Amino acid sequence: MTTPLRLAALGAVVVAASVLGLAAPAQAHNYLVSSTPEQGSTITELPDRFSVTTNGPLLALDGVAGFALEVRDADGRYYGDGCVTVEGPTLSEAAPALGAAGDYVLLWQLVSEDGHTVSGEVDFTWAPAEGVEPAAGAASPATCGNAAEEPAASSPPQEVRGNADLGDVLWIGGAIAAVLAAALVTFLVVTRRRK
Ligand SMILES: [Cu+2]
Repeated sequence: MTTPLRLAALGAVVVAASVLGLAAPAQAHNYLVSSTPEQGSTITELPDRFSVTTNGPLLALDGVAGFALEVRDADGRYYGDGCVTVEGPTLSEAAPALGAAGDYVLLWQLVSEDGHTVSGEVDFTWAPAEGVEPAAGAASPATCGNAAEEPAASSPPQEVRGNADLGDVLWIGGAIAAVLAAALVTFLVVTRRRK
């Protein structure tokens, strides 16, 4: 008599388990083995390139899509042209001129050998010699080939982002409504069969 209910419950468990299984991280992600600058280091002059090197080859099938390096200072300003190179296990960019002395972070994102995207950050301190002219930086990270743009005073990108958030809310609301409707139908079918 309770077979339909049990089947429904079993189905729900199987679906939940497969979703969790897909979401669980695989073991084969590349991990960082070294970087320039090194984590926690203080640099007094710029190296030729900033880079991160992982334990294995990187997966650059489609050019450098999915790969990024961004350099950000403590005030949230970005440095560099966004143009990166992938070579074996190493992701790099020409070292950008940095701003005032202080704490910086090198944000990296790369595609593991297993096709998964991994990201992280390297903290370092910039302590240039006196007389080094600080670069201005930009309010947002540059995309290679396009200089980062300063947001206009009226800041239209904020409004675009607001619309996107509203769209997400509507989409999630719609998904929840669909799940509830499916549950109601299942409940009606099950109770009808039991009578
Ligand atoms: Cu993986």
